[in-house]
Amino acid sequence: MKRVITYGTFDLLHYGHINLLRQAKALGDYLVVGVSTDGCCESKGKRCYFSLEDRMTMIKAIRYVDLVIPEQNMEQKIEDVKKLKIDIFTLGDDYSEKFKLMLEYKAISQLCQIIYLPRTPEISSSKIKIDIMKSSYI
Ligand code: C2G
Repeated sequence: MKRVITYGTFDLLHYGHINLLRQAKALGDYLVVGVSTDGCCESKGKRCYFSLEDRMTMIKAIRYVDLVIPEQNMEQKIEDVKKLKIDIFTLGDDYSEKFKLMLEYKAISQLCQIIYLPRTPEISSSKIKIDIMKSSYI
């Protein structure tokens, strides 16, 4: 059984996230998703609209996802990959250069395969926030 892991904030869940999770699951048989805690989001310069609990509940409800864990900090990935016996570590291709600069990259690349998946280009949580703010959807 091939075990895959991915991470994200997944705030204001949208079809770009779903596309990513569908592709991640298709890489193997069992998909683990790490959802960033508020502290972890802060370290990435992000502030969430939905609580960690609500974001984890939404991710759990997606049929491609087998296990949801909290991502407490950016460094826990190495331990997760070892503990959960991960074969494939994946992120959207916006991380293809950024991830190589992260401290955990080397250890992870020695433990499992790293695959970057194509990001859905036209949608993002920031775009949703800006579009709603500028318009009369309310
Ligand atoms: N994503 C995507 N298409 C979009 C938006 C996001 O494919 N239009 C992908 C991102 O590339 C990422 C995942 O969905 O792999 C989650 O995106 P974010 O919630 O923005 O995650 P981020 O805060 O970048 O956290 O340690 C890694 C980080 O926790 C990733």
